[in-house]
Order: sequence, then structure tokens, then C-alpha cells
Amino acid sequence: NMAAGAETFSLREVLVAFTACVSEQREVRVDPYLAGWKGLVRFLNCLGTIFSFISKDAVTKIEIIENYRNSDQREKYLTVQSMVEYELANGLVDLQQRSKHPNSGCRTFLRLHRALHWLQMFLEGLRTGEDNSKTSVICSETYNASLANYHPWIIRKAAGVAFCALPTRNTFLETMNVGTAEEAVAMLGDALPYICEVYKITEELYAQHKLLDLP
Ligand code: 1PZ
Repeated sequence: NMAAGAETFSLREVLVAFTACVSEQREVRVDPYLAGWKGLVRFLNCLGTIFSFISKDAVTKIEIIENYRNSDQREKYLTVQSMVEYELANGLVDLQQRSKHPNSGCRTFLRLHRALHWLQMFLEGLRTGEDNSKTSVICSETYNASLANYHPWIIRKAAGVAFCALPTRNTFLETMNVGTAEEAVAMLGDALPYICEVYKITEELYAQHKLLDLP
């Protein structure tokens, strides 16, 4: 049985949040980005406790950035562009190894950014997959092609075990609560270009400032 309120949850809200991320000046807004991630975490929690170690890490990272958004420097963290500019100009980023600023906005955001790349590939795999394809296979293939490269063996192993608990593609699409599997596929088709755009803008920004390998 679903907890009260959970039945109103829909992955649509998540995708709507990502559509609101890019500003007219092509900047990535932090608040809707975090709102999108919070929705993803709620969705992940619906899939079972075996995914808790993943959602906990995502929550930790969301909260680190939220704390910057609630601090005296909140204006500096309005967009990813202003965050990068502010933290770099003030020496708030550890570039070689984690020491004085282990939880900089830049390095924390980079972890979510890498996970967004996986998400983009995973949702595209789901969207274009055969009716009877296995979500666990789509998930592990896209994970191995992206995020896994940044994770130590023990995490890759735990992730692989968790993926086995994923339901079939059709059940997974229905868990998204956007209607039938066909309707979910249509929504993914509408929403994915926005996620790709958010990813692309961030990737270019980080590349330009040589921040893609932040420890
Ligand atoms: C639908 C199935 C969900 C599969 C999720 C696939 C991603 C697996 C990620 C497993 C990593 C969890 C443990 C934490 C690892 C951290 O070490 C890393 C690096 O952070 P650092 O150690 O440098 O501080 N954290 C990450 O890479 C962020 C991972 C966030 C993953 C969020 C997934 C949200 C899924 C939504 C599902 C629709």
C-alpha cells in the first residue's frame, strides 16, 4: 500500500522541474535542478529499500547545495554559472585533492551532473526499449557506460545487485504514474530534450573552466 500522498506522485513533476532549469540567458537554475533531483529521490524510494544507499548519497548532495541556497551567499548560488564564478573567484574549490573545501558547490554539483548523464541515457533506453526488455539490463548497460567510471569497485558491485531488483520495463513505466506505459513513453520523448539541454550547458561550462575532474 502506498503512503498517503504518494499516489499523487508522478515523474511528470520531475521532468517539469528540468524543463524549468534553463533561463533565457541559457543559464542553469539551481532551484528547479534540485527540485528535479528531489523528485527522482522520491521515485527511487518507491522502488524499494535496496536503493536507499543510492538515494541517501543523492540526498546528501542535494542538501549540501540547498544549504548554500539558504546561506548569506544564496544569490551566488542562483545558477550554476554564478556558483562556478563565485567559488572559483574566491578560492572555494579544491582543484587537486579534497582538503580545505571538501564540499564545494562545484564538486558536489559535478556528482549530480554525472548522474544526470546516466539518467539521460537510462530514460532514453527505456523510451526506445522493446516492450518486454529488462529495466535491469538497460540500467546496468547505461550505468557501466557512464557513472560506473567514477565509482570504486564496491559501489559498482552494490549497484549491480540493486539493479537486479528493478521491475520489467512496462511495470517500471507504470510506476512513473503518468498513465499507461505508452503515455509514459510519450512523456519521456517530450521531456528528454530538456534534460539533454541542461546536461549539455553544464558540461560545456565545466569543460570551459576545466572542472570536469574535481576531486
Ligand atoms: C532506477 C534505478 C536507479 C539506479 C541508480 C543508478 C545510479 C547508481 C549510483 C550508485 C551510487 C551510490 C553511492 C554513492 C556514491 C558516491 O560515492 C558517488 C560519488 O560521490 P563522492 O563519493 O565523490 O562524494 N555519488 C554519485 O555518483 C552520485 C549518485 C547519485 C545517484 C542518483 C540516482 C537517482 C536515480 C533516479 C532514478 C530514476
